[in-house]
Amino acid sequence: MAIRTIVKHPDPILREKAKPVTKFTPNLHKLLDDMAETMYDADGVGLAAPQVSILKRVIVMDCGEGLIEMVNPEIIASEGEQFDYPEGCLSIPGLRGDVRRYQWVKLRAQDRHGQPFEMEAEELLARCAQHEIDHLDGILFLDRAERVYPISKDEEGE
Ligand code: GNR
Ligand code: NI
Repeated sequence: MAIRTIVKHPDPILREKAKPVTKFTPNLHKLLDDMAETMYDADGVGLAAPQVSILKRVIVMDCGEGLIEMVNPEIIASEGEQFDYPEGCLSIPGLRGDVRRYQWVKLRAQDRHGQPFEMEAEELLARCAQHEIDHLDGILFLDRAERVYPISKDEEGE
């Protein structure tokens, strides 16, 4: 496994639309392994492939309940509203934003072998999934935030 470089805003790659994965090869498995290692190394709760310069529809997340890998993820149902949560992004260091997100989402994706599965998510995991899927479409929290502000002194170095 290897830690990959996380690209930073305003790198134009973050604005491109990622392509669906069609081949479930060792190359994809290596990407997923590297993305997990990169996410944990950076203390993030999620990471999308475009953040490591790969324009494929691949995300990883861990909001405290273990690693979740999703290939070609889609939101197939959503409910409720959640807002004013300080959202951050590993590609936008130093800034936070208040973003309105769905409180609950149902996701459909494929695993690393191409096997389809569905999953429900709420709270932080729902927020994270929406944030990561946005990355696959070239959307950043800056585009959706009602308010963007610098990270507070207390949080720095945490
Ligand atoms: O680490 C991250 N924390 C986070 C907090 C609130 C909402 C979304 C996130 S995702 C972010 C990691 C990241 O940039 N993923 O793309
Ligand atoms: Ni992000």
